[in-house]
Amino acid sequence: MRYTGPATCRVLRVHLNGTQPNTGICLDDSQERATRSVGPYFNDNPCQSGDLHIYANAGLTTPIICFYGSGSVNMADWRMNPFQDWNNVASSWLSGWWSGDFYSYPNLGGTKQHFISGYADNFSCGTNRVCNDDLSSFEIH
Ligand SMILES: [Ca+2]
Ligand SMILES: [Ca+2]
Repeated sequence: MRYTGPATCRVLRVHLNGTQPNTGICLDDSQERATRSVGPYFNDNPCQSGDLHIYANAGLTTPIICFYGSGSVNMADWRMNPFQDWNNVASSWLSGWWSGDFYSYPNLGGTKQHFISGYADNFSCGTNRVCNDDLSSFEIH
């Protein structure tokens, strides 16, 4: 489901609804979460701390799109502004509570990189790793 909210959204939160369409809201006007002392789930943005966070820049820096629930996503279905969707722009990630697989092609194709909960990293090329600015889809399961 394509996001049809504000034209620019630096922090977008998406609920994966299994086999139903995914739904997103823009959190740009939300307050930072007060709970900032949860170890690896620490973050500095209005997403829930346990969400899967995908960042457009390395080192866990904004813009951010975050996800919760279970199901799959094509990054091109979500956009941060009228000119830029999320396909092939992800540079870092934080898994929060979630685990699943990142993919370099849409529809869960191409190179597959497994991720587990409680980790964060930059995307970079390698065996079973999705390159920087190449994430096109993923699945939480
Ligand atoms: Ca990037
Ligand atoms: Ca790609």
